[in-house]
Order: sequence, then structure tokens, then C-alpha cells
Amino acid sequence: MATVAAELRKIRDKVEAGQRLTFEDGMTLEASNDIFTIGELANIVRERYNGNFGYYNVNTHINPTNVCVYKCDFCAFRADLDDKRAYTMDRDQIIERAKQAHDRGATELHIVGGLHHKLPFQYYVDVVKWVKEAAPEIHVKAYTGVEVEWFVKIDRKPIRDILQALIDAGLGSLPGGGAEIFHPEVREQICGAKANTETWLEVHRTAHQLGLKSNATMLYGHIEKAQHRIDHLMRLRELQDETGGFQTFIPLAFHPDHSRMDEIPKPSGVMDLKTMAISRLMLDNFPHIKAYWVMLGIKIAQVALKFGADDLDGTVVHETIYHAAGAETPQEISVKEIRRLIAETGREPVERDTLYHKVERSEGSWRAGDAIKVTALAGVGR
Ligand code: V47
Ligand code: SF4
Repeated sequence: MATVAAELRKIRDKVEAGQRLTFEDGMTLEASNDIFTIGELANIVRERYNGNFGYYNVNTHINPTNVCVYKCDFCAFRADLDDKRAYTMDRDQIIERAKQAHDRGATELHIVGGLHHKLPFQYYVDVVKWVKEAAPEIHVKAYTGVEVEWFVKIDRKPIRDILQALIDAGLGSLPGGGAEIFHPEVREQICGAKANTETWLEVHRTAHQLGLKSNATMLYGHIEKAQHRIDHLMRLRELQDETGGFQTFIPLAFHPDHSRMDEIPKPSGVMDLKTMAISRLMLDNFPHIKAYWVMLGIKIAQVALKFGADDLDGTVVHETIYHAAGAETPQEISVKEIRRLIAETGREPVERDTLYHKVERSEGSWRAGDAIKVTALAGVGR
């Protein structure tokens, strides 16, 4: 039996040669606690894709309703229809938030929420329209694969037609939520009622065919095991080989507070950094890996820029999903602070828009510049 250290040396050779890692390689990385080596290897891939750039964007979240027909075990955000906490935003509230975001220089609105028992699909289409009316230049990144599956159910139309109606309303891309853990051994236990793995992947496949970019996530640090995480990454890598439509992968650390899994401890810093790095190494065809500071905490997110991540997400205002589950991070960090955090790691801070164009700002306005190109190293990816 080769030792884990010897196996890691083989993985180093593969990474340096730009060769694809196997499921077994992923399990070897999971079994190792040599986080320096794993981080160093992830950094090779990270710099191959993104050089020394450290990206961030200026965005705001809108969660139009917290009422949800499903009861995922990890979710502290959802409410029943008759719950005191239940809310649904109307046209004026959505427009006000979009205008506020615009006035504060946001280039993106991230819109996701619950699957309301009674709202028709038209409401979700209107949310996109209202935002675009109020702030036409803002990019709307909205609705997870799970929400799109719900729209298919309530509007009795195929995925393609649902996505097309949202695109016609102004949808710009899909966020990565709802992926959780694809392996049925876990998915059925923690969120068995909502869109299954095949449907989530089919929504993203169809979105890519329609020309939309999308993101993908993985919720880790609960009941899943190493093999489930590696399986999850392999399934995403396979779809990305087929479509090339994913931009960014975001590992999401589980926050247990106020959820039905509140007896599980939060993932440790070592797990956060290892999961980031292993994601970077396994997803050799994803251009970006995001360290979402809201859930990782600002300190781990900053260090993650040396463990495979190239993006800190946004300055984020009005985040509720994690804060409902006990996230202790602030609701917002300033551009100055996010740039300082990136620069302190030796990276060059770059403001990007949702589709990774460099944002150029002048007094009170902004415009999307050219696509960001890494010139330091030829050849992206493997
Ligand atoms: O799908 C819910 C997760 C996701 C909890 O695409 C929880 O750029 C941890 O997907 N603890 C929604 N996680 C958020 C999301 C996201 C976030 C940032 C950027 C992007 C992007 C996407 O939040 C859900 C679920 O996986 N979640 N509850 C919890 N207690
Ligand atoms: Fe509903 Fe989403 Fe929460 Fe699941 S994670 S209960 S689908 S709001």
C-alpha cells in the first residue's frame, strides 16, 4: 500500500503536467491532512486560470419571499405560509431595493428565495421585470435550479420555456444554489422533496444551451462524507465538459443554527480550506472558485485566496439565508475593505461584473469593460 504522502507526490506530478485527477485522487486528497501541499497544488491551478487577480463585485441580494413549500433540514430561512416571520415582497419593495442597489453602484442583483405555495410563476417573472425597469443596467442573477424546477411544476411548461420567459424578462444568469449534495444517499436525507440531481443538472444544461452562464455550489460540513463531496465535484465536471457554461464554483460551509440539523458542529477552518483547494483541483474545467466571505467568515475567505479561490464575491447587502442560520459576518463590507483584504494576500484586486468583465468606474457611474484576460500564463485550465 502506497502511503498518502507517496500518493500526494503522484498527484503533484499530475497537477504540474496539467493532467486530470481521478475520483481516487480526490479521495487521497480528502484523506490527507497536509493542507499546505493541497493548498500549494490548488494554487498552481488557480494561478493558471486567474494569474494573480483577486476578484470581487458590488452586489445586493433580494430574497423576494421566505415562504417555502419544502423543508430542507439545513434551512433556517424558510417559513410556513402562516408563520409570523413569513413575508413576500411586493412590486414597490422590489423596485425600492433595486433602486437602492443601483444608487450604491451595484452591478448585480442576486435574487433567490422560497417556493411559495400560492404565488404564480408570473410573480417571479415580474420580479425580474420590476428590477430591470428600476435599474436596466443591473445584471440579474436569479433563481436556482430548484426554483426553476418549481416553476416547471406550477406553470406546467418545460424547463426551456420557463428559462426563455425569464430571459425575455431580463434574466442575465443563474446562481449556483440548490445543488447541496448530489449523491442520493445524502440528498434524500437532507432535502429529498425538492429537485433531484438529474433535474438540477438538466436546468443548468438547458440554461447553457440557451446561452446563459451559471454557477454551481456544494453544501458541505453536515452529514456528507468525503466520497459524496468528490462525487458531487465529478458530476459538475462532467456537465462542464459537455456545455462549458459554468463560470464559478462556490463551496458553501454549513451553518447549523436554527436549522433541523443544529446538533452538527460548524465545519472547521481546516475543512473549509481543504474543501476549497480540493474543489479547485477536481474542477479543472471551471474558470473560477469563489470564497463566499458571508459564510466562510472574512478571515478564512481571505486565506482561501491562497488555497485555490480567486474570487471573494460581493460587497453584499441584505443577505438573509446564512444570517438566519447564525452567520456572524456583517451584512456588508466596503469596497475599500474588500480590496484591502485581497491586496494583503499579495493579489491584485479587480472589480468584475457578473460575467467577469473588468468594471471601470468614474464619478457616480460604472461601465463593464473588456473580459478579464490572464496574460501571465498561456493556456487556461488543464
Ligand atoms: O442552496 C441554505 C445554502 C444556498 C444554509 O451563485 C445554507 O454566486 C449553509 O447558492 N448553511 C443559497 N448553507 C446560496 C447560494 C449562493 C451564495 C453565494 C453566491 C452564489 C452564486 C450562490 O445556501 C442554498 C443552500 O445550499 N444554504 N441554508 C445553511 N444553514
Ligand atoms: Fe425552501 Fe430553499 Fe430553504 Fe429548501 S433551502 S427549504 S427549497 S428555501
